[in-house]
Amino acid sequence: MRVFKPAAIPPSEITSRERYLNRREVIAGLAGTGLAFGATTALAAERLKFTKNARLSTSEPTNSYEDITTYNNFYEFGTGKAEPAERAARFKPKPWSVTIAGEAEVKGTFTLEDILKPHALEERIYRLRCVEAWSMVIPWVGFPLGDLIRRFRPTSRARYVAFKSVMRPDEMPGQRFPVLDWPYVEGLRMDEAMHPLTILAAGLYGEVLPNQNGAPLRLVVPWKYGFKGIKSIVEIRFTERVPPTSWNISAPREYGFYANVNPQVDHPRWSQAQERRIGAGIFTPKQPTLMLNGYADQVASLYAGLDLRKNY
Ligand SMILES: Nc1nc2c(c(=O)[nH]1)N[C@H]1C(S)=C(S)[C@@H](COP(=O)(O)O)O[C@H]1N2
Ligand SMILES: [Mo]
Repeated sequence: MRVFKPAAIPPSEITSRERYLNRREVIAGLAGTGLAFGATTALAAERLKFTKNARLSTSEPTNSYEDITTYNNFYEFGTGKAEPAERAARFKPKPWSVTIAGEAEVKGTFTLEDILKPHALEERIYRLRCVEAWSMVIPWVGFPLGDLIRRFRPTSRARYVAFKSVMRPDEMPGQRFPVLDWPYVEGLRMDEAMHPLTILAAGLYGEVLPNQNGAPLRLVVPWKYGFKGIKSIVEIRFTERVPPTSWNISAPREYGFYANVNPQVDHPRWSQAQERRIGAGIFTPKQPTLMLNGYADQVASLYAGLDLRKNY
């Protein structure tokens, strides 16, 4: 059983990752080439340069590297929580390019390097609350999406930002099945996209994103349910109209465009009042879910006058 030690472990990402890798190497030695390959690629992960943003980080203990990288939703690799880690090794996040399109003065297709170059990376430790009522604390490495948006000068008609994930059924076995309407798409209102808490992440625990966490570039919006955090982004489009979003297309009664974390508005099939912190151990009680995932002071004003029961 995994034991969560809130006070005992200082938030030392390197220690956590080394402990995980040592265990992986032992497992690999026992199990043979398949896992040995996994351990080798993990060891080869590239370290990023970044500063720590303590002001915008939670002081809660971070989840382990193992929890964050082996318990995932990434339906392109299967619907099981272990499947992304097991099946994403063959995915190629390099080379990568991102197309900027729609209502903007600057548009085109840019290499990942060109997208990242002007931005200083920061580590931000954010809570991630999944719509399925579990949560984690993740040390992302990224930069404000708003800084990227400004570079491309959206026109006055741009009211929303639409995101698209990569479509690669050869590398993503889940895309061979119509579980969702592929490719995965998401969207934000322009003011949500420009909010300083909204980031594009290129890494976690100080290293480039593992494939299963959305390599090489993914969205993180900490006050919204996890499914808004679209992974492996290939297109960012500025639009006049509300863009379609994958989970809303799939089950509109259950998943709205906003998807703000709200303990007072239940999912039609379960309560959103509490959450299970991954890694906390089976004897740890569920914890209350916080309004806007604990970021209400910073973002509640974005929704003044909006009926959050209708706009779920
Ligand atoms: N393209 C794509 N992005 C996705 C998903 C997905 O299935 N496909 N799952 C979402 C869901 S439901 C969650 S909770 C988060 C999980 O992010 P993590 O694996 O980094 O914890 O990714 C989101 N982004
Ligand atoms: Mo999720």
